[in-house]
Order: sequence, then C-alpha cells, then structure tokens
Amino acid sequence: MSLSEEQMVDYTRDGFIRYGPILPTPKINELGEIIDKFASGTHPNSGKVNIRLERAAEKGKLTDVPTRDKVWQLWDVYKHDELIFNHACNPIILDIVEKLLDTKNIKLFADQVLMKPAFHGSPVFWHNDSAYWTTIEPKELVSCWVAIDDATIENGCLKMIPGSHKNGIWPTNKRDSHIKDIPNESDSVPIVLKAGECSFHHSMTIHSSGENLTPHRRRGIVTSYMRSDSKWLGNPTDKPDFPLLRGH
Ligand SMILES: O=C(O)CCC(=O)C(=O)O
Repeated sequence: MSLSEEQMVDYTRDGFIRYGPILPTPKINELGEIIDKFASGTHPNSGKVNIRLERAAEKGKLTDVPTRDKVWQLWDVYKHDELIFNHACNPIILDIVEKLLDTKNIKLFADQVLMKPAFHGSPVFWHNDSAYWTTIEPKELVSCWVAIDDATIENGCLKMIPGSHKNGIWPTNKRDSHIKDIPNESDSVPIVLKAGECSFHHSMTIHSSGENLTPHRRRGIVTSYMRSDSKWLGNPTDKPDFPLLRGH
C-alpha cells in the first residue's frame, strides 16, 4: 500500500489527503487501551508523559468525570511506550511519508494524542503546525492523523483549508484564540474518518477541529515526520534527539 499518483497530486495541491484504512481493529483497540492508560494515570510511565488537561479541568471544573476524560492532549508518548513507538514506525505510514517528503531519510519529530472526550471535548482553533514548530526548517513536515474512534463532523473531526499550505504562517494560539479572517474558511473540508482510518497533512496546512458535545469520544494519534537533514534553529543544547526511522 502506498500512494497513487492522483493522491500525490491532491496532496501537492491541497496540503492534505484523506487516506483511508491503515490499522486493523485489534491494533486500534491496543493503541486505544494504551493511550487511555496514560490519560487515566494507570500506565507505568504516566508520570513521565507530557499531559495537558481540558481548560475546564485546569480551572477546577469537570470534577465529576473520570481522570481520563479530563485530558486534552498527550505529547511524545512514543518515548514512554514501545507499542506507541512501533506505531510511529509503521512501514505503511513511512512508505507514504517517504513519498510525501520526497526522501528516504526520515526522522520522527513528535507524536501527540488528542483525546477529545465525549460531552465536553474542546475545539482546536485554526492553525498551521509549523507556527509552533518554529525550530525546524524547512517547514515541510508531514503528520499522519489516525482515528482511534470514528471521527465525525459532530464529534470534532479535523477540518482542512485546501491549498493553505502555500499561504505562509498564520500567527495563532491553537488552544486559546481563533484566527480571524481565515482565507477560504467556507471551503474547509471535514476529514470524516472511521476508527483505523487516517489522513496526512502538511505542517503549513491550516486546520482545526470542532468541539465534542456528543456522547462519543474522538481520540486521534498524530505522528509527525521530517526529512532527516532538516535544520534545528533552536539553541543547540536544547536540540532533542529526534529518532531516525529510515535511511541516514
Ligand atoms: O486532533 C485534533 O483535534 C487536532 C489535531 C491537530 O491540530 C494536528 O494534528 O495538528
């Protein structure tokens, strides 16, 4: 399984593709159980992972929901669980990333899990990822977003603005503020996915996701990749040890 010529054309034009099935049900369930353990604090490495809570939970609300459902985001989980790292190394994903990045030399930049709990999952406002990942050049990373639950318009699936990866950085804070005047917002495309399906997006593509007030959770695991010769523009002493997944 890899990319068709048509999908390459779509990605180059739009800055994203809705790919389709990538994980079998047992794997989805396995990954779902692991991320739930991290979010609920029952994974042996829960204390090591970067966890951000839903804003309401940070403000002392959501007292009557399980710990798991107070969590908004987990970051760099791959560092603390072998099976999550193996997911980032999934050869099907890497074959596609190889094409999208046009190189056989691939490093893992990061992973994140967006938990989007049922009934109170908060939205992610319009942003491009490279607006946050400023220490990496070129700003041409690729993210693979895998649905652990069905992602629907109602429970806050991703939305993409086609072609926006060609329009530069939009300054924003994806959690707390809304970018006004997004070009072509009315053209935004919802990326509706079944559990186990995935999409890919360019780090300059403007995207968002809606709130989740439904009774259905919407978890997604996002793994983000870069060319291994990408430059680190930050302080050299702060440079993380990005794992080399393919090539040199
Ligand atoms: O999953 C979401 O709700 C947002 C994900 C996102 O912003 C990303 O993958 O860059």
